[in-house]
Amino acid sequence: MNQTALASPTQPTTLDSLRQWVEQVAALTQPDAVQWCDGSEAEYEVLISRMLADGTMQKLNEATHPGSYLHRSDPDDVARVEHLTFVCTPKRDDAGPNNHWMSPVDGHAQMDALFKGCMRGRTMYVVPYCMGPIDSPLARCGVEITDSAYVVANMRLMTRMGAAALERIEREGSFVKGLHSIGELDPQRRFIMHFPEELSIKSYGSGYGGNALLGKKCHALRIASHQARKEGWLAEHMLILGIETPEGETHYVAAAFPSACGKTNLAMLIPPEAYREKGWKVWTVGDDICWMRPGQDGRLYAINPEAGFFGVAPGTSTESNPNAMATIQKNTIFTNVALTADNQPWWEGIGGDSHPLLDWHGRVFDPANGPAAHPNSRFTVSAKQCPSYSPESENPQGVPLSAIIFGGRRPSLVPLVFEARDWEHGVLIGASMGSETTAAATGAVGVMRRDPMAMKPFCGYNFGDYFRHWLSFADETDNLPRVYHVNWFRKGSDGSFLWPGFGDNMRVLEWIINRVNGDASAIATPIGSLPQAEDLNLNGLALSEEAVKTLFDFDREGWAREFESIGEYLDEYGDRLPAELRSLQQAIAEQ
Ligand code: GTP
Ligand code: SPV
Ligand code: MN
Repeated sequence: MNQTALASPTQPTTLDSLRQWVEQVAALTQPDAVQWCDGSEAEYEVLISRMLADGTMQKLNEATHPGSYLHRSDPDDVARVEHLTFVCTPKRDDAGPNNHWMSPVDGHAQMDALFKGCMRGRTMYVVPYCMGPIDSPLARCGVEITDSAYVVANMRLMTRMGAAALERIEREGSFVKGLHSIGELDPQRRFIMHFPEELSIKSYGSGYGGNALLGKKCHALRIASHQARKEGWLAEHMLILGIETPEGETHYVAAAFPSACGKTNLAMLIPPEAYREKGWKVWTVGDDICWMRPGQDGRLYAINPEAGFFGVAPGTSTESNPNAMATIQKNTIFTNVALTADNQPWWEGIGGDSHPLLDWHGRVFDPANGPAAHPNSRFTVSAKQCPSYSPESENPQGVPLSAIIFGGRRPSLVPLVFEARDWEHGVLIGASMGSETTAAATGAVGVMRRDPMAMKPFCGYNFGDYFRHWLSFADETDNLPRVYHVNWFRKGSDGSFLWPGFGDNMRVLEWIINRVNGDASAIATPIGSLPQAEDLNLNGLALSEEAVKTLFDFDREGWAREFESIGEYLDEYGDRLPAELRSLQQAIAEQ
């Protein structure tokens, strides 16, 4: 393989600060070669052939999955590691109780010791990328330096990566610096550190998803949330979708659900047949991250900073998410899925009648070893392949939001949907979110925890300040989106889900759009406006009596206990918590 043939000429960039940083990193990490990535198809092909040669990737069945590959990560490197993720600010309080903290001096010292000489024998890739449409004023750029070809290939699918991004970086002169090495993939030598005030990230010892694709959670959420606070915008863990009504109007909605709680599925929703016949259609703008800021008209305008999907594989089927299945039919990287006898990717819940031959470790599948695909196995694919991908995703101005939805996995208490009274109440609902943990991060699964705005693992600063920043938008405009809370995961007495979910979530979206337009009913309760079963279109659903009763019920005693627990949680933020949020919480608790 001729590596220099792909590298840019001797003068790879006109930006001195970038060139100097790359030189410094190379001096520290000692790679055998440095490759500046241009994002071209030819470059991608060379990367893939390198990975096929060294076993990082395996080709899948070309007839059924053209241009697609399987990557098996180290079995100890299959999810984000929240306990090893740090926000390094000079003052501990600025990171807040919601983050692990280290001083920037200690953080750099610890990381630089790990990076020293770590790229010997490896190629160091320099990956310029743009988060958001390349010509968008809301977009922001970064450069990731990595020694993982897998990371480069994923970054090419997930971001606008390469020459165009480098041009913008050279024009603007500033960029987020991300330094990454897979190191030895040793969980004992693994850290993901953020230096928000320096706009920089250092990540060592993991090749997985949010730990390693630095444009995603590290830049677009932790660093960007810090930038957004200073600059008057919001960087959120939200999907963005457009709902086209039979009248031909499209309403855009953003929704924050914690990891593995349904963002990709809602973003790609296909309405039930009766809706499609009337002309309803859902457009996908983004499935994980949303950057938004008030426009001239006072509405919030949102862009998806990403260009691809890093989606959860298990549970994805032509039944549950046909758009995702169509999207991943070609040019897709699968990570930690199982394989069928004819070399097709396989996971639990894929449907059809195929069976796994090899599990995600590459062993002959034996149910005694657990699931065939890792529960956090993923697909990486360009958003352009999604049949419902909205042309508005490329709009540099973003799309105006009509509603913001919060939600989580709540097996009990929380009804299917309710509406906030106003923005401030909406911020309280977001701040009070709770959800059961999932396989997206290492650690126990199914444990209830507070996950405000689905940002617990991703907010780059103190949640107290973050809630204040959210509240501040009401000072600027009264044209903000309405705020809702949903729960697709309420369980019945037999432990099964009471709500069918997936495509039928359209029924809840319809109620929300009708509320925004002022023509849907609800009753007032202390937690907000709650529809009754007759306020939603439930035609054609065989809901049990228990479901109809439970999904639309306000349980006064249960909520009294919940509010006590919310109050205790908010108190953890002490003086940093906006007093008005705590008094609103108390006022509701007393109702
Ligand atoms: P991240 O990529 O980790 O941020 O996850 P996500 O929020 O995009 O979650 P995703 O849509 O991938 O869904 C995660 C899991 O929840 C999958 O196993 C889905 O099958 C399941 N799920 C999604 N939507 C629903 C729903 O409406 N009802 C039920 N019961 N399960 C759902
Ligand atoms: C999440 O965990 O919320 C994800 C996957 O979207 S990761 O990129 O690993 O963060
Ligand atoms: Mn996510």
